[in-house]
Amino acid sequence: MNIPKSHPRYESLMKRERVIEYFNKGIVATAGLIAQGRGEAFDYIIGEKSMDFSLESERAAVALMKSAKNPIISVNGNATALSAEDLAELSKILNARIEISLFYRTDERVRKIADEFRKFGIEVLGQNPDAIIPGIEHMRALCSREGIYSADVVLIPLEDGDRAMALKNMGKKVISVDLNPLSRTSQVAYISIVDELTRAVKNMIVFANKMKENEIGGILNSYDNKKTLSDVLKHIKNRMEDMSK
Ligand code: PTJ
Repeated sequence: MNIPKSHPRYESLMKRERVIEYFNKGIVATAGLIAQGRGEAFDYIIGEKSMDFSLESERAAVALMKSAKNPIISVNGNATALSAEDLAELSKILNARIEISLFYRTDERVRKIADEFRKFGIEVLGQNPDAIIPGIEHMRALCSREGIYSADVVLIPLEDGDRAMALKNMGKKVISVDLNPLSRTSQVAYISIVDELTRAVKNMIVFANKMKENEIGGILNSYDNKKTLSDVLKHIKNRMEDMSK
């Protein structure tokens, strides 16, 4: 579909088209289309831009990943469709490997997603899982021993709440990217990034390139995730109040 650049919601519509294109390629799951719609609705309510609370959590997430021993970036169909190239760049800057983790796992989708990241010079983990995340019964329990299983920090864009909780129960520090501040994933994460994924990853690349080693401790000490989640809800409430005047 041809969307004119002058359309006030051009960026959002282009992302929607991209998710549809990757659905047609067999990378995004059918439920991924629904997930995209849910994300769009929250983004509309938040204001379709990275807010201060988003930037603060993205900065803290970069600091946490830089300080980690084995940071891993988990990817599913939607994350691949929307941000494969930028996630590949972030992975290289942060020295964090990328692992495929799918809710609706099929060998074909795994192969297609791995091919997509190979275009950007990344050989992803999770193609031949050799470990299980305890406490999950669906396909997302499958993981790689050298990746998610042994990771100390895991970045999980567009994750389901069960696995976020299971990773937390394994003692991992979980960083979520989810536009819904009320989702179980956002609520259980160590750092909850409430921002649209493509914007979040681009911001994280900027922070990762700029951040100096001696800044990491201070950033982590001053970050308060409870405050982030509270700031998101206050922002939504204030925005609704302003718009209803
Ligand atoms: O590729 P698979 O098989 O692993 O399946 C992936 C989906 C996304 C289908 C699966 O993980 C799923 O069902 O996720 P949920 O439970 O729908 O959660 C997705 C969350 O991501 C929702 O809270 C959305 O609001 C949020 N979301 C959707 N698009 C974006 C987003 N958050 C940030 N950026 C987005 N672009």
